[in-house]
Amino acid sequence: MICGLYAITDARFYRGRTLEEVARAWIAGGVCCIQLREKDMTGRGLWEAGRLLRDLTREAGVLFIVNDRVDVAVAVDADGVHLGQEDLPVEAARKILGPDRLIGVSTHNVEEAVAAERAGADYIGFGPVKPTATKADTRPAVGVEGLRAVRRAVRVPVVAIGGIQVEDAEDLASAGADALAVIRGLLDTDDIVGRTREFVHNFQRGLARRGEVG
Ligand code: 3NM
Repeated sequence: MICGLYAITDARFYRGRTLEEVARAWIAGGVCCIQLREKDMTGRGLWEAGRLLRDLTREAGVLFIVNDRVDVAVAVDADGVHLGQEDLPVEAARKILGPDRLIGVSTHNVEEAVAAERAGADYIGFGPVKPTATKADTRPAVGVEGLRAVRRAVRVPVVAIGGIQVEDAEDLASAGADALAVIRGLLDTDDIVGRTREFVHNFQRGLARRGEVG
């Protein structure tokens, strides 16, 4: 299941490192999931990157999700797909993917989150929790309070996304995030393994706090 640190690829921020180096470092640092998200890649490029990530994640017992492209997800035997509000609806993707693969949906308010759950999403992305320049057309930030509201409104796992830094991980886990989806916070360092471990550590502290609060 989706839980913990959810790393998202973005080749714009690799600083000369290869996809394989980045993915191996994330896995060594303890991510639970890797999403292939490359908006400028061709179908062939996605398929090649997807096969590489599938091999690495399978060996490590890490989930592998493909962004947008249901066809690529099936072709590389990914664990699931992540859909935006303008992508195929969940019902259509489910017909192609079958009952077992995961379907995640990006949502930005309580209404979208509830609708995605009703449509059969296995988890929702929710954000941006903080402002981010990584994605051009993001909505206004929903903040920790927005996250709390959505956590109360749905039962499926909630994956917080958008501008998340290592210092935010504890508070977001404590506020109810089941996972944190991160791009730049997991790439803008020379020590990806160390940064990933720090994220996981802070996230787990937040989970423990959540347990205490009850
Ligand atoms: N989706 P970073 S924010 C891909 O709000 C994406 O749905 C968002 O990148 C949403 O961790 C975002 O570098 C970008 O801010 C996340």
